[in-house]
Amino acid sequence: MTLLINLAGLLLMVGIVWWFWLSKSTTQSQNVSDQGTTIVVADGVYSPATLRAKAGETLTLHFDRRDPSPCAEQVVFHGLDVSEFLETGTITTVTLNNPPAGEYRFTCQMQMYQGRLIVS
Ligand SMILES: [Cu+2]
Repeated sequence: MTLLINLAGLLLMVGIVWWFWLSKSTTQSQNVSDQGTTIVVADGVYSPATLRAKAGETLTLHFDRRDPSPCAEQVVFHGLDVSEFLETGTITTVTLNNPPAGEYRFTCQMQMYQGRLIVS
């Protein structure tokens, strides 16, 4: 019986490790198109978590928040002075006006959710 509990605990730990490291590292990058790009906010990750865009363009980002926890309620673009509250069950559009070339992090207010915007 004890062995079974230990085994269950071990499996749980493996699951947590997989969830926090491996599942995040495999998220792909996506080019931000003129039509706008949808970013799903769920399970502690932005999908896609890496966005690429060309300098000199206005970027339209549609945030689809599916995580009801308060952790996910705000998105902050560091270095661009942009932040927005996201509501669940609806799409919140964030417009970035011609961000200069560079790499910007976007996170929730507690920085649990992590994303990158690469403008070049
Ligand atoms: Cu958070």
